Amino acid sequence: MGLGANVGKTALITGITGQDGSYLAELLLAKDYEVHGVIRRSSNFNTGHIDHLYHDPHERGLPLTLHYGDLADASCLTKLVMRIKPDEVYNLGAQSHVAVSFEMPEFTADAVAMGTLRLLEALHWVDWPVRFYQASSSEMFGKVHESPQNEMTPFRPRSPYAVSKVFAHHMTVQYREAHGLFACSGVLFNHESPRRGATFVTRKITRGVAQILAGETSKLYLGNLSAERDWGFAPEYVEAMWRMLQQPEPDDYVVATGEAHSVQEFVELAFSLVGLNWKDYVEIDKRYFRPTDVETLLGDSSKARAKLGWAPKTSFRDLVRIMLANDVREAQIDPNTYRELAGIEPDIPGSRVIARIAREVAA
Ligand code: NAP
Ligand code: G4F
Repeated sequence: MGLGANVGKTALITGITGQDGSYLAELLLAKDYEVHGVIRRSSNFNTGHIDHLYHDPHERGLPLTLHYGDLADASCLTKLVMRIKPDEVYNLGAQSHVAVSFEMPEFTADAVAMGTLRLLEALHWVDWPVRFYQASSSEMFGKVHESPQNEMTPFRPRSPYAVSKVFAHHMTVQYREAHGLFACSGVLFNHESPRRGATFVTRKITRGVAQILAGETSKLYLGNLSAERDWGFAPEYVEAMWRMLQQPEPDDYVVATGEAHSVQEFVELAFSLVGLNWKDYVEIDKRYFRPTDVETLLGDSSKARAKLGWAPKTSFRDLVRIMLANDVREAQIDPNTYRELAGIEPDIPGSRVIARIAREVAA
C-alpha cells in the first residue's frame, strides 16, 4: 500500500477530542478518509478541538461522525467496530496525565491498559484487514539506564500511567504475533502544541506567562524544574502515526526530536521571549512533585526516520514561540507587541496554519 490513494478508507479514532486526536482527524480528513471518533458523554461540551470539523449529523455523507463510547465499555467498542468496519483504528484515548495517575491508578489502568485490550479483542475477530495504532509513550522507559532511548531500550516504568502503557504496548505486540493483527506501537516522546492540556507543564508555563502579562496573576507555581524532556510539535507526530499504518509490515517505532531540554530551560525561554526574568515570577510548590518522576528522556528516532521517512521540523525555540503566541493572544494581548512572537498566526483549528508556520520557521 502506498502513501497516497486514501479515498474510500475509513478510520476510527479513540481520544479524538484530545490534542493528538484532533490533529490526526484533520490530517486524515485532508487525506480524504471517512473519520469516526469516539467521544465520552460529558455534562459539558468537550469537543472544542474538533468543533470546526463537525457538522450537523442530519446532513448526509459528511466525512466526520462522532459516536458516544468509552474504553471502559467492551460491548460498545465491539459494536462500533462491527458497525463502522474501519480500515484503520487509532487508539489515542487515555487518562494521559502522569501525576493524576498516582491519584487514580485504577481508573488509569482501566482506560489505558484494559481499554487497549478491549479494543484489541474487538479487532482480532474481524474478517477484513484492519490496521491498529497504539499510542505508546516514552514514559514507559522511566528510570532510564541508557540514553538516548530506542526501540530496544528496556522499560522501567515509574508511574501507574507508565505501567499501564507498558501493558498496552506488550498486548499490542502480543496480538500482532499471536493473531497476526496488523498492529503498530508508536513510542512517542512528549509532543506539545497550542492544544496541549492546560495542566501539562509546557502549556502551564506558556499560559502562566500570558496571564502574568495580562496582570491576572503575579506568580507561576511549578514542581521539578530539573526534569528533562524531548519535546516535539504535535501536528508532526500524528503524521508519524499515519505513516506507521501505511507500511507493508506492522512494527514499533520511537518518534522523537533527539534533543532534550529541562523544564527550567523551557521556563527561562518562555519568560525571556517576552522580556521577563523567570526568577521574579516562578515559585516552587511541593504539591507538583511526583512520588517518582522520570528525570530524563531523550529519543533516538533513527528507525522512524529511515523506514517512515519521518523527521521533526520544528525547533525547541519555535515550539515555545508558537505556544506562547497562542496563549498571549488568548489573554487578549496582541503577540505582535513582542518582537520574538511577531508574525506567528493563530492555531485556527482546521487551517493547519501552525503546521505551515512550523515549516517556514524550520526552512
Ligand atoms: P489528551 O489530550 O489527554 O487526550 C486524551 C483523549 O482520551 C481525550 O480525547 C479523552 O477524552 C480521551 N479519553 C480519556 N479517557 C477515555 C476513556 N475511558 N475512553 C475513551 N476516551 C477516553 O492526550 P494526547 O496528548 O492527545 O495524547 C494522545 C495519546 O497519546 C494518549 O493515549 C497519550 O497517553 C499518548 N501519548 C501522548 C504523548 C504526548 O506527549 N502528548 C506522548 C506519548 C503518548 P475527553 O476529552 O473526554 O477527556
Ligand atoms: O508535562 P508533564 O506533565 O508531562 P509528562 O509527565 O512527561 O507526560 C507527558 O508525556 C508523556 C510522554 O513521555 C506522555 F505519555 C504523557 O501522556 C504526557 O503527555 O511533565 C513533564 C515534567 C515532569 O517531570 C514533571 O514532574 O515536568 C515536571 N513538572 C514540573 N512542574 C511539572 C510541573 N509537570 C506538571 N504537569 N506540572 C507542573 O507544575
